[in-house]
Amino acid sequence: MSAEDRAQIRAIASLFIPVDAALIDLLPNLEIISSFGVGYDHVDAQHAAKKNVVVTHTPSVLDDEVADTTVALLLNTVRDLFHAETYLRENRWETEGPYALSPLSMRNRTIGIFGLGRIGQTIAKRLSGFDVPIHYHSRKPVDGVDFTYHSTLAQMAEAVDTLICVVPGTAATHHAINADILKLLGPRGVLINVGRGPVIDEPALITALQDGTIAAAGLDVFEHEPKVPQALRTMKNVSLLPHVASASHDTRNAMGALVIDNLESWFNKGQAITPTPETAHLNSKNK
Ligand code: A2R
Repeated sequence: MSAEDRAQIRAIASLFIPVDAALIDLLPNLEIISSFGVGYDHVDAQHAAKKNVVVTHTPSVLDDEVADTTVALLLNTVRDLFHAETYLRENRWETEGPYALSPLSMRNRTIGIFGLGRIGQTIAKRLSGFDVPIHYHSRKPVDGVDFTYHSTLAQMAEAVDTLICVVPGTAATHHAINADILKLLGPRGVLINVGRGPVIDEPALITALQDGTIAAAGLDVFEHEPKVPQALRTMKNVSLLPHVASASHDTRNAMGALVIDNLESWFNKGQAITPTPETAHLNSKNK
C-alpha cells in the first residue's frame, strides 16, 4: 500500500486481527481501532495511546453468554458428560449397559473465581444458585459483594477446589496459573479457563492432569490456539471447547454492532462508547 493510501486510513475495525505497534506506525492519520471482543491482547493499546489512537472493545454485551458457557463447561467437566454422550452415540449403552459413575460432581465444591470483573461477577451470580461457597481473587476487593476475597492467587488456590479463570491476558497474568498454583488446588481440583490461554502454563497443566496433582480441567482457550496439544486432546479428564464462550449468533451480533457503534460515535459525535482503560483519556476528538 502506498504512503498516500496509508495516510487515508483513519480507523481500523479489528476482528481478531493483531494490530501491533508496527501497523499503528504505518498509519499516520489513524484515530481509532475498534476491536471485536472484550479481550484486546491482540491490539497494542499502550502503543496506540502513545500515538493518540483510541482503542475500543466490546465489554458487557457478552457477559451472559460467556457466563452460561462457563457453567456448561464446568458441569461438562465434573460430570464427564461429553464422554457419556459419546458412549450413547456409539450405541454402547444398549450393548454394554449403563455408563460409569462420574468420579467428580458439584457436591461439596468450593469455587474460586480468578478475576471478579464483569464476566466473573456474572458467573458468580449463576453459581450462587448452586449453593457452593464462592471465593475470588483480583488485585482489589470488589465493593458490594459478599464473596470471600483473597489478596493472592496462591491463597485462593489453597482455599478452593474449583478454580475459574476469567482474567485478561496481560504481562501480569502470563502463566499466573503454574505448577505451584495447581499443587495448591490439590487432587480434587478442577480448573476452568474462559479468559485467555497464556494465563495458564499449559505444559505444567498437562503434567498436573497426568500425575493427579489436580483432577480435571475444562478449557475454552489455549496458549497457542487454534493449536491444542495432543496430550490434552487424548486425556479423559479434560473437556475442550474451541474458544466458543461468546459464540452465539445473538451475542456475536451484539459485539459486531458495538464495533460499528464505536466507529459511528467517534466520527459523528467525537467520542467512542467503550474505550479501553489505556486510551479512555484520549476519548474526545476535541481534546
Ligand atoms: O485486578 P483488578 O482488581 O483490576 O480485577 C480485574 C482482574 N484482573 C486481575 N486480577 C489479578 N491479577 C491481575 N494481574 C489482574 N488483571 C486483571 O480481572 C477484574 O476483576 C478482572 C477483569 O474484569 P473486567 O475488566 O471486567 O473484564 P471482563 O469483561 O470480565 O473480561 C475478562 C476477560 C477478558 O479480558 C477476556 O480475556 C476474556 O475475559 O473474555
